[in-house]
Amino acid sequence: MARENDCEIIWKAFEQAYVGRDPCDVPPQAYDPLINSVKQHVVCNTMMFWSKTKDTVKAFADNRECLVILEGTLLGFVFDELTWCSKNESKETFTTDCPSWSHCENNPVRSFWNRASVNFAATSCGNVSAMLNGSLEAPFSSTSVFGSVEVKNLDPSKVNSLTVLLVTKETDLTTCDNPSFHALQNILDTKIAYKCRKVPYSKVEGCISDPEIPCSDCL
Ligand code: AVW
Repeated sequence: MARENDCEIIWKAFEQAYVGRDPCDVPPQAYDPLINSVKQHVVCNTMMFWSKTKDTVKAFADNRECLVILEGTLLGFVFDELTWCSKNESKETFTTDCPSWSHCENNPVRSFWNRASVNFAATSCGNVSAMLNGSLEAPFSSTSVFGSVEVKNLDPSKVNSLTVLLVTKETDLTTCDNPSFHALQNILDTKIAYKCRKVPYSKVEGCISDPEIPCSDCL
């Protein structure tokens, strides 16, 4: 039986995106061959996006099949927390002294996450959710990857609804009426239903410490 994903092919596709290129001149499209080299089985109704809640979401999605985050897919898992770049006419990969996220737009790491996020959003289906941070004055940011890339790439012919799960601590004042969510609804395709719900942080914490608790009892 042919192997579903071939690591040699995936690795070559990864390297061709940035090796030998100026580290500020790697656009998201450079990763097209990498994205196309991976076959990922998608399960509708499980995709979860996030913004400013990375540690919580990662701990929560760990060991829970009912939830799939980008960092739990093959490419997201492999490249999570990594830094890489090359140089013009170099054959090497460096893991230090690479451009930071905002130093220049088309850096290898930022372009990878933008491209992978387009793909994750575009392949999503059914009812999807986004875990946002209720401890912030404005939990939704239109310049975040979630706000600038993922929301815009949800396919209205496949995605029925987007539910914001606002993770809130007892002393937090932010609610689903927060003005930043108007911006989110303005970007979201009108064919996709928008919902928002507060989720107590204590509940999420309890579910993180016990992966046996079913998703339906956590969110
Ligand atoms: P985030 P996103 N400067 O918590 O919505 C430095 O804001 O963007 O969530 N690093 C940055 C910056 C920045 N301006 N923006 C993003 N990052 C890096 C993929 C940084 O490593 C998943 F599917 C930070 O920890 C989520 O739904 C991380 O990106 C969505 O994108 C998250 O920033 C989360 O991206």
